[in-house]
Amino acid sequence: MQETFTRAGLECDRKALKPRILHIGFGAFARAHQMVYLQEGLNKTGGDWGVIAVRLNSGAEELSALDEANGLYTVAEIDAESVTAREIGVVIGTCHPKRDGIDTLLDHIAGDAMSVISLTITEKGYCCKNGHLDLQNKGIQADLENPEHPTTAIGVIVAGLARRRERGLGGLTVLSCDNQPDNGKLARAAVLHYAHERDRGLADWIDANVTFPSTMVDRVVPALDDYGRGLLLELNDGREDENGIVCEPFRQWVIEDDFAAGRPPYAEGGAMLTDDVRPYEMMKLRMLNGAHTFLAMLGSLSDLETVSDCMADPVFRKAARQIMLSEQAPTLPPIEGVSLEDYADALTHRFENPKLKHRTAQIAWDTSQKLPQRILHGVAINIDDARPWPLLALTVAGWIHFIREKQITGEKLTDPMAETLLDAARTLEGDALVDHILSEESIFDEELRREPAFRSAVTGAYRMIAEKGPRRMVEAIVSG
Ligand code: CS2
Repeated sequence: MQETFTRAGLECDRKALKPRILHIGFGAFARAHQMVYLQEGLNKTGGDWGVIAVRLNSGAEELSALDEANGLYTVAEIDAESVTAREIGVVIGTCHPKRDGIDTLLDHIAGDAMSVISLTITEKGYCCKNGHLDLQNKGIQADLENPEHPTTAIGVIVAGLARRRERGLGGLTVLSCDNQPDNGKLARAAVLHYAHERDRGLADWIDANVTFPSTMVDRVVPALDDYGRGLLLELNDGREDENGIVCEPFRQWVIEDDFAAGRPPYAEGGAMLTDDVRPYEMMKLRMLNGAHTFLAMLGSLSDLETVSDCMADPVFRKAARQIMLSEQAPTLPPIEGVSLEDYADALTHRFENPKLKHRTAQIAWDTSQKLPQRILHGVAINIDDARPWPLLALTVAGWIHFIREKQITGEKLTDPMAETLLDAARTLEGDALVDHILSEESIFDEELRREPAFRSAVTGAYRMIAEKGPRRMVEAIVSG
């Protein structure tokens, strides 16, 4: 066992909890992030903020296991020096539309006490393209045809809100917790546009009664592996904990203070409330997630399995810091009291965590949805400021190699655009493939698509990876 071990038990009255928060996307991240803040807040101040845990696609079995465990599970926070086992008991019920029926879910949203719908539905869950609801999205089209039986999160939220309005209930807060810039605004745009397609009066009601604060969320929570499962078994004296999860000790949550129907004790649990989340979001998306996506692409191509493996390689470690400090930090607005050097040091330490097996292949999921906010926004600013950005170019080029490799090996490419991307890699190669992919409108905005400096840098980087190999390219850049 580790050097220091702490056990943090429940210190709140669970019987007081009511269904006030409905969390859609109750996966590993939600369990280890939003629920921990809430538990900590309740431990400090008490209150009635209970959670209904919802999943819309996979995961019905985990929810049933959580019911069997009476809503209790353990979060193990671990690094080289310590392990803390935190008991979480905020969940008072679970719901999966395929298990319980869609009406049950909508009734939860239209419950008297319901005050917050929080979301961890990943980038693609917003069904948006270039910041707007994508009316070509198959899920959205199906939901608009059959609005009482929605399958997308956006369709579910609007159907639930419609039910609240019919019942004469008040509005609530939709709290987006996904890694996107202005995630609240994006959620709002998607919900209002969809509602407008259904019924103008409903859209107006939502506009007047529902708030959509933006948030910046941060905690590294890798998919559970055998080591983690073993650790949880040990912490739970041999008892299975299907919803238990292992993560890093660090956590951060910055929330725009705009709640429509009361605020859960998130601040008491350690979250920071602010008027403007944007600078924090940009810092985290570009420096942390941008470096992650770089490591996911170039690390995977170089057979480095985890983020900590990358950090143990001096070339990749230097590259991660270079991308943070030389290619991303200069593109960010200053935040009072925050030093980007210190932030990069802290990220380096977190990435080195030897106890977490955060797989580069996992971070590589859905890269088409991640590139704009993590990589391309920084690229555009660097081009404007005439600042070099070789590692960002390498990331985009590495991604195209990554797609090509999947096409050749036949391994799965986990990405909502997989079909389109693999088709391109099947029929094109070299510069033609790069050119085709860089023309993809939903990823690269018009300005970048028309920018010759962008195309030539990515094409050059793509050729060099093919010629020298990915690791030697990274090495050439960091030692150059
Ligand atoms: C990662 C994030 O999988 C990914 O794309 O970059 O999940 C990352 O670990 C979190 O955003 C950290 O807060």
